[in-house]
Amino acid sequence: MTEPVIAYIGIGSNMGDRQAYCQAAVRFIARFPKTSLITVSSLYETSPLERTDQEWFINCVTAVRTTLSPRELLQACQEVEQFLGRKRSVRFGPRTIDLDILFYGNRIVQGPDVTIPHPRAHQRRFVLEPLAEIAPELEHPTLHKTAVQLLQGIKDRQEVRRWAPFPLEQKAG
Ligand code: PH2
Ligand code: MG
Ligand code: MG
Repeated sequence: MTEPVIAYIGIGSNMGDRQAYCQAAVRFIARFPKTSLITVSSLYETSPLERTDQEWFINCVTAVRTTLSPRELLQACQEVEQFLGRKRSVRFGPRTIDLDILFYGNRIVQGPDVTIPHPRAHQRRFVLEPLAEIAPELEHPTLHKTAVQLLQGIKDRQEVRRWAPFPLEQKAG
């Protein structure tokens, strides 16, 4: 038996019914094999980063307990993206849904198709705000700062507004 780890998955949408896409993604995550949903942050409305000429996003972060390997978890996330109509075109561009593994316990994973911790998580307010809501004391495995400390260190003024609590009936899965 592999020991379960707690992994954090960042979710974002800026096309169509953004909230519905995020809720659907969480419902899929709750049904991943060998995985249970621990919690979901509130939904946040966030101004676009990297490519600023696109719609605002809805973002949230989930915590799961899982015995899937990092690759298996990645694959499960990619299946959800495909199922929810994600088309991969422009890097950082508009998407119906994006699922990014942010952290996988305190493991450092560097593979051809996955890097954990997510290489930009610590620079992004749209990740750190929801993360600090559900796991304020979570320590970044290489930077050795907590979610709250990383958030305090961000200089840019990306707009991140708490938009709605995550709808509870969905949280139950
Ligand atoms: N995702 C990106 C690029 N920019 N901006 C916001 N606000 N939220 C995102 O999820 C996001 C982004 C690439 O994955
Ligand atoms: Mg992303
Ligand atoms: Mg992604």
